[in-house]
Amino acid sequence: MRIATSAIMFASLVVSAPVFAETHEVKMLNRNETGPMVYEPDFLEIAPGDTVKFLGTTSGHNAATVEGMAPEGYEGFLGKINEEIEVTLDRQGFYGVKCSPHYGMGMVMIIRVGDADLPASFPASDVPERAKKRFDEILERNGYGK
Ligand SMILES: [Cu+2]
Repeated sequence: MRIATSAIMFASLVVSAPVFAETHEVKMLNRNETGPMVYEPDFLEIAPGDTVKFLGTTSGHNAATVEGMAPEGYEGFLGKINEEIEVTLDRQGFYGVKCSPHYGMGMVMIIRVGDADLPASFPASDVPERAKKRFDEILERNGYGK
């Protein structure tokens, strides 16, 4: 009887897996070995319910969703300059993230949540040239090249 009770308790722990949701940290940097104006890492694969925290490792940056590059119905996020925001992402899909002042310089990153396929409209057609180039490069490097 005691064994049966433990088995049930163990099963309920497994079902409540979101308790183990993780927080992933992303540095916002003026430069790293790959070039200027970068998120590090610039690609994350996380589970639904995980949190991403953007660290103001060097000043002058923020993190915001790119319009048209988030799952349908997701309202997006917009951090202020130097603000260390934490965003919890529940919806499966691909999220494009940009630094507002350095978007034109290609300061972007991608977050894949859950077991999502790359949307055909990714990256969006209206992103600045250098941002598009970096989005393409990130996708290519992580096995999502077209
Ligand atoms: Cu920036």
